[in-house]
Amino acid sequence: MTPILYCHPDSGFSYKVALAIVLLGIDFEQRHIAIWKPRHERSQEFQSVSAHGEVPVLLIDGHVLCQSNAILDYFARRERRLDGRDEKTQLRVREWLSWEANRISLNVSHARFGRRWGAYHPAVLAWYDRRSHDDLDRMELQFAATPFLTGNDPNIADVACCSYLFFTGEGIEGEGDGIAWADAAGIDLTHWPRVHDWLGRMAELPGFRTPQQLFAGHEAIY
Ligand SMILES: N[C@@H](CCC(=O)N[C@@H](CS)C(=O)NCC(=O)O)C(=O)O
Repeated sequence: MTPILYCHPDSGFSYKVALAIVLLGIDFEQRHIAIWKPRHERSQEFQSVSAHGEVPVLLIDGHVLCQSNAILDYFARRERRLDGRDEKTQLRVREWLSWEANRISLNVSHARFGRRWGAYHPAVLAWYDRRSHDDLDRMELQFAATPFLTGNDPNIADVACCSYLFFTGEGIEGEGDGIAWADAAGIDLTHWPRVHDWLGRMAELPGFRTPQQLFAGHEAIY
C-alpha cells in the first residue's frame, strides 16, 4: 500500500518527513490537514490516526507513525539509507536528531511562527532569535570540520536540521524559490556562510524539492 502522509505546507515538521521520502525516491500520497482549525473540528479520519493531534502522521507498512524525527529514524532503518554507515556514526545521527528536536524545532520554528503568525511579545521573539542564532553557530562549527553533520554523507540528521531553514523567502514578493533562505525566521545566512553552503549541498541532492514545490497543488481537506 502506498504510504500516506498527513501533513501541512506550512509545517517544517511535515517537510522533514516529506523531504526524506522524496530523497529516498519512495512513492507516497499527501493528505493536507486543516491545522489552523481547532483539533476537534478536523476530520475524524485524521483524529483517529493522530495520537498527539499534530502533523506529520505517516501510515506505512501497517504502522501509524507520529513525531517527525521518530519517522525519520524509521525510514533510515527501513531503507538502510540516509543513515550513518557504521554504528558509531548512527549514534551521532541520533544525537543530532535529539539536539534538533529541542533546538531548531523549537527556536527557528518559533522565530518564524512569531514573525508570520504569532503576536509574540518582542522579548519572547528576541529569546527565540538568540537561541536560533546559537543553533546556527553550533552547526557552523560542525561544518568547519565536515560537509554534512556527521561526516561526508547526508543523512536524516541533515534532513531534520535543514527543514525549517528551507522555508524560503516567505512573505517576500518575488523571492519564493530558494533564494532568501530563512528570511522568514529573521535569519540572515550571510552570518553563517558554512550553513548556507550546506543548504546548497542539500538542495543539490537527487530528488530534492523545496517545501513550496513539494506541497504545491493540495488543498487542506482532511
Ligand atoms: N514534535 C512534533 C511537532 C509537530 C507539530 O508541532 N506540528 C504542528 C504543525 S508544525 C501541528 O500539527 N500543529 C497543529 C496542532 O498542534 O494542533 C514532531 O516532531 O512531529
